[in-house]
Amino acid sequence: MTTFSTPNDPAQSPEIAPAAPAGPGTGTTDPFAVAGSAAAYIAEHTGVPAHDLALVLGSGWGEAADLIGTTTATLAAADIPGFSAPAVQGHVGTVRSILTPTGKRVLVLGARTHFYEGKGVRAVVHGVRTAAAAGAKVLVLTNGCGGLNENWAPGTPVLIRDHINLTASSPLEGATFVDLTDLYSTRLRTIAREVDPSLGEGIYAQFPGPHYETPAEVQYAKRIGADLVGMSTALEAIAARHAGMEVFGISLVTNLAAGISPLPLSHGEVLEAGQAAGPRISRLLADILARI
Ligand code: 8IG
Repeated sequence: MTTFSTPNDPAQSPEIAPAAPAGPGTGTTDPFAVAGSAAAYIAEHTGVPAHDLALVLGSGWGEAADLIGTTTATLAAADIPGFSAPAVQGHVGTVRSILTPTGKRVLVLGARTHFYEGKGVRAVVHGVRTAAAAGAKVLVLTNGCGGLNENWAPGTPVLIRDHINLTASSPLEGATFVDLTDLYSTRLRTIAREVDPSLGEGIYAQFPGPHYETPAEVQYAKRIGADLVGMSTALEAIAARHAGMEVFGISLVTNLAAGISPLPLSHGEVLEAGQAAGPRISRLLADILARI
């Protein structure tokens, strides 16, 4: 396994970084080179030289890959350069290659590294950079999140229209000025609404976590324009755009955010809402992917 040293530390930027120790198994710590090694490993071990699309499965979306097509290869994420074992119950540590009925190759990342794991932002976006290096032109990001809109009951899928990155961090290092206008593809959101016209849209705020927000922080998020609060996705979307991918994001509201509902939050509730919504969102995602 490759370890990533502190990202976003100016000392890590390529121009001024001191000679970094070589990462085990990869011979480098350059994040794009590690992603290239991971993509080469995936190509070799799946027998698929290039994937068309990538899908990241978040809380509650675990079964969503099953309806997309035929799984042709399953790899343990921990065996792929730069990946590590998942830290959260309900997150599957596998990378799968799926062949869709229309002949598309989908790389399914069941393992996500969260910002709160403290492994650094490079580790958080490694899967996305690997997907790009594996050829994926479209990235589908899914997550479980808290909802700020009382009309979105737990189990409601919501399209991400835009995000607010509250991690005070970026996956990009150095003078890398990337335009994030229309980060969450209008084209892909339109396709999703053709599949299910009842889908709502919202602004996703990524908090660092791992604690949930206080009710006051939820009110703050609401005032700055957020509809959804979570602990993933925004940093990955930024890395994906930097890598030239078209991004589609969809959240499963698994709980009302703190203070929106009178009930306290629990990870058990999150898993339950995901399980209950499973069949509907699996079908939805498969139908959307079939049209991309
Ligand atoms: I699932 O209410 C899930 N993830 N930050 N807040 C934050 N992340 C979450 C929440 C939530 N629910």
